[in-house]
Amino acid sequence: MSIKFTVTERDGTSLARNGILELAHGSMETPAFMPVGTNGSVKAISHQKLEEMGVPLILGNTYHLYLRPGTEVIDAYGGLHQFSSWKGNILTDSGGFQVFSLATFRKITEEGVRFRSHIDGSYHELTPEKVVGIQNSLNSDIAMVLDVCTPPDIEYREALKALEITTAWAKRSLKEWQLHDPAPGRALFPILQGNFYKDLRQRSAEELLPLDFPGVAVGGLSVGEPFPLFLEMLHHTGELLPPEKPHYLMGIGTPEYILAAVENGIDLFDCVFPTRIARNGSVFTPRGVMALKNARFEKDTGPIDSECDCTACRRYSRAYIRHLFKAKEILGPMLATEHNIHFLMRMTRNIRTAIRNSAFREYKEAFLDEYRGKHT
Ligand code: PRF
Ligand code: ZN
Repeated sequence: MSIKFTVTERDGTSLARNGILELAHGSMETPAFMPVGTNGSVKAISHQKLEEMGVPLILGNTYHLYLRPGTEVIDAYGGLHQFSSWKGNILTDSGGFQVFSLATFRKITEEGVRFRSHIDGSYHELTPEKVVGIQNSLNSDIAMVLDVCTPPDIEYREALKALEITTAWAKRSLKEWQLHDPAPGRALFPILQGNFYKDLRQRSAEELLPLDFPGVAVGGLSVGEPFPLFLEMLHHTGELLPPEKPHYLMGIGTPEYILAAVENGIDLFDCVFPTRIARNGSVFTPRGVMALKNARFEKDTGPIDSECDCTACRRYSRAYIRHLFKAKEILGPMLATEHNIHFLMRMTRNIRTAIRNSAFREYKEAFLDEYRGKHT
């Protein structure tokens, strides 16, 4: 068995569950949020702070790390953990999604995807086998297969083609993975696609789940569709997932999306949003997102969030942090980033407690009432 996942508690009234995921760099409780560390660094925060906050798993990007610094540099260190000195777990995304969102040119064939680097315009090709090889160099604890993620509003034919390629690539990825005898505690996950067609989502599950990967990811959601459509597809997909394996919903991380994910049986999620809005001066609070640059915080002596015990909230006022942003001081994004990650760590901890008490729905309703009720 490559990794171990144990469901420890189930919420009586929804698919929400608590679990323990044991990976090569430590075990962790789920549901869990993974901060995004695209280049082997979560932007504007040190590894030490993340460790102090108890972040057990961060996400890196194969696409970025392959282009820069390249696998030769990472190989010289024996992996991304040693290169970056991150002691916890690392999940690496396969690059499929990043090629679609970042590359200046891309062409998908059955063989793989050709694209131009967003950094220097150079041409590259990624194949499912090569992507497994890069992630073996990175030595990530959870690696992802190369997939084809499609935007909303495409035609059925196109969605079907993307699905067929994704399945074929998952099979090739698994073969390559098994060829190299991965160390215990490491795993490769497939990615369910199927766009916004329920029968294709079902088909993706029917094709990928029998391959018996140790976990499964849901891709192709939260790609610009309206929230109700996201919910509908998530609910449909959530019921198809094998209950004994870890479920990862790719690219979601706002409180509303996290609550919907957990309710539908998701154990892991990641998103750039919390850290990205932080660098722009926006912070999560129990009463919604607060834009610190707003003039009304000019002389506000209170903390961002009086219930939060992160460094930013324990030590600094809204007025001071607002001033840092206005003066373009680097400490501003650093404090806001720490706060937003801390907020989600606390929220996921509270979610796990609610599930333990079979009270997830009550927790969710109470959270959302306050979060949506009054935007400060
Ligand atoms: N595939 C991959 N990475 C992703 C996605 C996907 O569909 C998404 C979609 N929300 C985010 N990141 N490989
Ligand atoms: Zn805080």
